[in-house]
Amino acid sequence: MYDIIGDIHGHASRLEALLRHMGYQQDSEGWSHPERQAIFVGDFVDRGPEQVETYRLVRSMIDRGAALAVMGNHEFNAVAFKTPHPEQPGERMRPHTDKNRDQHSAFLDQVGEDSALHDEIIAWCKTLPLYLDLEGLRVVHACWHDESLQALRPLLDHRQCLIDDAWVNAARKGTEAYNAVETLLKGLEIPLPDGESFLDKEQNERHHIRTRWWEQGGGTYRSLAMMDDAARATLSDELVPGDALPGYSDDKPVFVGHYWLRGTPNPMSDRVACVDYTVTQPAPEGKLVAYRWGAGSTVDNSGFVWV
Ligand SMILES: [Mn+2]
Repeated sequence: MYDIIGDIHGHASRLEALLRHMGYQQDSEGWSHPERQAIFVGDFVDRGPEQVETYRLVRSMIDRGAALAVMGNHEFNAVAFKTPHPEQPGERMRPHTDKNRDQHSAFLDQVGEDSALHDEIIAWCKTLPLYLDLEGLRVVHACWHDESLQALRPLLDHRQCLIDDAWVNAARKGTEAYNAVETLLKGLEIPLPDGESFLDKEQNERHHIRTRWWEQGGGTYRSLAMMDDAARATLSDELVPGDALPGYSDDKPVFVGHYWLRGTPNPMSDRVACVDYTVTQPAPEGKLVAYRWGAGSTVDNSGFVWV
């Protein structure tokens, strides 16, 4: 039925190899499968060498009905980086700081900043839904979170795309819309106990941790954080309050990307599978992964494929 494909980040050749491996075929209109549909979890742009090719390949599959897709945090940022701020003349919704420009520079170089192609890709990014809630499964870039979905409902059209008027608030730090989009596209963060913090990879002091949101409580800050083991060891082993994490036990499985996992693909739980295995790293450490879903409310490690 569906093949859920992980974050591509401009690695079109690796995507073609994975599609071929799964029995997809290429004709004059692009790639398709006689019986199955692909679902992309977002993060098509930034970092990799073939971002325009990735855009063209993915878009052609969606246009012919061979694929569906959701938005990743990199598409969200790309739209906000390009879109003029309606209330601040000369500014964009995502400020053009050195840091923001650096993160986006491979894309800007390959597409040509402010070219017609740039406009075309940004317009397309805005057509990506924030999530898919299909008959048998759900797909979102990082986190299925009912409260955030509820908060966003008035800001989405019938296809779960952010409406034009919602972008400025969704891109403004601190708003309810911003926090909800952050949760869906980057994962659920919770505050550490008062006075506690840790140092992230860039040595910034942080007071919130990204969580294993699908876990149903019972864990400690240390056990429920998503981070490398060195930083994890510095965290509190106090129990996380029972209502801090939503958990996930609905009948439909959820597929996500985003988390830069390494090693042999395995589900996060029997209901949640992540298909992001860090395509930006060379094989075999980094790989583009798919999950071949047929039916059923649970996932297991036999569904993963990669090349
Ligand atoms: Mn991401």
